[in-house]
Amino acid sequence: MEKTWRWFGKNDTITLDMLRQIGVEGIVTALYEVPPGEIWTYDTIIDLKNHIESNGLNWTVVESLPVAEEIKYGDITRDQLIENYKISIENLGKAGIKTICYNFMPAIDWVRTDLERKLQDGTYTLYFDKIRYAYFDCFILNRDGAEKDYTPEEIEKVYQLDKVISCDEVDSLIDTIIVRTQNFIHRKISDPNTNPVEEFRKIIDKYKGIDKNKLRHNMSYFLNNVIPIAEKYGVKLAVHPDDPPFPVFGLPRIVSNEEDIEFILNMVDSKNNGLTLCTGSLSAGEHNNLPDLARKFVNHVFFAHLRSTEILPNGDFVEASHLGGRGKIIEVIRILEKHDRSIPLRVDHGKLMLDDINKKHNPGYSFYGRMLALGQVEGMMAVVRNELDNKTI
Ligand code: DNO
Repeated sequence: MEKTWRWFGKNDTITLDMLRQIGVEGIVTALYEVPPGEIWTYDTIIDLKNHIESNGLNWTVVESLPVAEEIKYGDITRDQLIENYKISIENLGKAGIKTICYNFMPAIDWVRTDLERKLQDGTYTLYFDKIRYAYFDCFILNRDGAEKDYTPEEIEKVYQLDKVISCDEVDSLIDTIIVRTQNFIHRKISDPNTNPVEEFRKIIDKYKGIDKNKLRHNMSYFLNNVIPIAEKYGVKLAVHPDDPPFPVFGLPRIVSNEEDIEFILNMVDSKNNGLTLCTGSLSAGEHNNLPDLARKFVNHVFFAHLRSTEILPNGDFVEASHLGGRGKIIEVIRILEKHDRSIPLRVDHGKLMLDDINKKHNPGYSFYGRMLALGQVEGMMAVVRNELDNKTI
């Protein structure tokens, strides 16, 4: 498998030179300056591709080519936006970038309540606290009927939290859930003059009446339109699972488990319709067993995100070491390597540590933590390759 790294473009303080030095082979990036829904022009793609190549690396994967919200909730403008998406696929294909990671999560991408949870060893990790998440939903977002989504015990804890939570903590929760986690990916709520909660409510409102079936229908409409172009230009579309893999804020999520993935692969039967196997996102759901999913969908895994999580008894989850947790990364590598040694993989989210602690990195994407994880993943790959090579002797 090809070792890739998520790089945030020419302004990323982690330079391509640093990445070459630590053994990265391919780059995962996007045209971050182009708003969702707009066309990625051939010239802009080539410009970035040449820049990456002149630094001795390849642009292997696009993550993400964002699917506009209007396509997800099925607005009347969706046909035009889908046309734009098709042109972007064509331009990427012509430029030789053949793997596109995208997601179909309505309104909000990944959800965490704490981006700097201190661990005993002095490093920091990402964390999802069920009660703080529920507090945001019931007390900050004030979503109609939100309380119905939680158990009476959870609601009781939410009310307890309300008595003690400080204004700073509330601000930080808002910033974490809907600003910092989202903006570096899609720049959804990036205008500092707006009230982020109001903006987020407006996006959620667009999904009134969109249940799981309707969202699936809209995804099928999208895929049936774009996959033929992907086929024509030899581009593989790899849907990223929901993070976390369950409904949030009353919004449906449709890429959360085995049945969902199978359903999507059946929406369009094509060698170009596939999956980003994100062991981190999927492992945050009790219902998912990563080696089983890898085995079942191996022919459609076009890209792997390697990280792991641990689910706690109270429903919280935390990012685990890449060597442990529910992600079962070594077993997943074993399955993927047995099948095909050429797909790209990247380590996902690393701990915040060492010299990075006071630097401004995108949450989850600091340097040393990911470098450590990459070393661990390389070790696992070496073990697996050794096993496979010995078997063939
Ligand atoms: C978070 C990421 C996701 C992912 C997108 C792909 O760290 O894994 O935001 O990039 O969902 O479309």
